[in-house]
Amino acid sequence: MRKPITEDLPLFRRSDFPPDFRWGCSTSSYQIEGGIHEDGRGESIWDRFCATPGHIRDASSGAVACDHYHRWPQDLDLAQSLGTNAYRFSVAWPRIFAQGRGRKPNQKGLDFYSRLVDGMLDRGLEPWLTLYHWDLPQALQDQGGWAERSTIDAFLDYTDVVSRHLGDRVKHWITHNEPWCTAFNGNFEGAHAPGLTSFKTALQVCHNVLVSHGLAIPIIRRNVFGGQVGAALSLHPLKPATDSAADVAATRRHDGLRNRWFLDPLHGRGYPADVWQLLGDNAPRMQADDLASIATPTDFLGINYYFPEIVADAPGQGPLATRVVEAPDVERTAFGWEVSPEGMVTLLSRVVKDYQPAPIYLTENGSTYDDVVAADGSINDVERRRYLQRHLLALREILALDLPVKGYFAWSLLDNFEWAEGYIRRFGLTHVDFATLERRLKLSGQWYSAFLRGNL
Ligand code: IFM
Repeated sequence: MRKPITEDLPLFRRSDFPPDFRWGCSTSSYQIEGGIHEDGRGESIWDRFCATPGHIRDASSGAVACDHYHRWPQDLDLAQSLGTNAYRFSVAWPRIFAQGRGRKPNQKGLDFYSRLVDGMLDRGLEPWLTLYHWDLPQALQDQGGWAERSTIDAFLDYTDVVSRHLGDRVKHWITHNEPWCTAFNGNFEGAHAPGLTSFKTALQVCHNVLVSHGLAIPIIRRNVFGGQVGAALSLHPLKPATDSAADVAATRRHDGLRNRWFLDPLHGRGYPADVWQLLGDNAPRMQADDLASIATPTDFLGINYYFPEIVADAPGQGPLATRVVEAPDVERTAFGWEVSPEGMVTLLSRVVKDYQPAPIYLTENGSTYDDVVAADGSINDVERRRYLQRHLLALREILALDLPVKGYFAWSLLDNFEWAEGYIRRFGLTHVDFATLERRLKLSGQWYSAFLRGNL
C-alpha cells in the first residue's frame, strides 16, 4: 500500500538540528567513477564479476558508471550547491596498488584523490573517506581474497599509503563499508563479487575484514593529526513474525549474525556465543590478539540504515534455520525494502542502549524508485522526497531522545551502478542519464537543498 505525498508532515528545519551537525551525501568509487583503465588502475573484483554473464541484471558494469573520474568537479559543484557540508566517498584500492600490494603505489591514483580532496575543501565540503567499499584488487582475490590473512597485511599497507598521502586534509576515515555485505553478499550468497557461495569462507572473510579494521586504526591515527576513525555497518531493526517462542528465538539468532556479529566484537565483547556455538566447523579461525584488535576503540560508529526485517523460524533453512518474511501491507521502495523511519529510531535507540557507542553518524540512508523523466526534463520523485523527509523527521526524534547522532549522509548524490542490479535501481538525489551522462537534480534533491539552505 503506497501513500501519496501529502503535506501532512510537520514542518521542520535545518535549524532544529545542532549547528555543527554534518549533512552530506555518500558515494563510492566503483559505483560512480568509471575510468577503469585509466592512469594505471588495476582490475578489481567487480570488473571481473561484471564480465560474467548473468551476474548483473542489465549486463552492465562500472566501466563508465557516472564518469565521475572525469566529471568530479561538476559533481562536487553539485554537492556544494545542495548546501551539504560534508561529502563521503571511497578510494578505489586498485588505483593505488594495481596488484593490491607492492613497493611503490601508483602516483597517478594518489594524485586523483588528492585533487578530489582539494576540490572538496575548496567547496567547503568536509571529506569523509572510506578505504574499502568493496572494490578489492582482483590480484588479491586470485590469492584467496579476504579469506586469506595476507590480505589484511595488504590492506594495512594500502591504509598507510593513503592516510600518509591524504591525512593532512582528510580527518574522517571509514575503514570498511558494510562488512556484512563484503562477507555474506560476496562470499555466501554469491550475489556480489567475488561471487562465492561458502558460508565458511564468508565467516572467515568477515573475521579478517574486522581484524583489518582494528589494525588500521592506529595506522590512521599515526598518520593523521586529529584523525577520527570508524567503520560503517549496515544494521537492521528486527521483529519476530509472530509471538511464538520459535520465531522469537529465530529473531535472536538472525540478530546474532546480522547485527551483534559486528557490534559485539567492535565493542569488546567478542563474537556472540549463542551464534558461535551454532557455527560448528564454519567458525572462523582466529589468532590470539584478533579480538583485542577488532575492539580497538573508534572515534565514531557509522550506521547505514535502510530497512527493518521480520524473521521467522525456518527449520532446516539457511545456516541458522531462519527466514526473512515479507510484512503484508507495508510501504516499500522499488527494491521491495520496507519504508520504516520508525525502524531507524528503534535501531539507534537499541544500539545506544546496548552498546553506548562512540558518536554515531548515519553514513547512508536512501531509497530507490522507478523515476520518470517528464517531457520538460524534470524528475518528480515525490516518493523519494517523502522518504527523505520522513527519515529526517525520525532523525529529529532521535536527537530529541538525546541519542548521540552527529551527522546524516544521504545515499546517494547521483544515480549510480547499483551492484548486481546494474543501472536499474536509481538511488540518486540527482538523475543521471546513462546515455549522455547528463546530471539533473530531482525533486528530492531540490528539497534536500531547500532544507539545507533554510529555504523551506
Ligand atoms: O548502493 C549501496 C551502497 O553501495 C552500500 N549500501 C547500500 C546502497 C544501496 O543498496
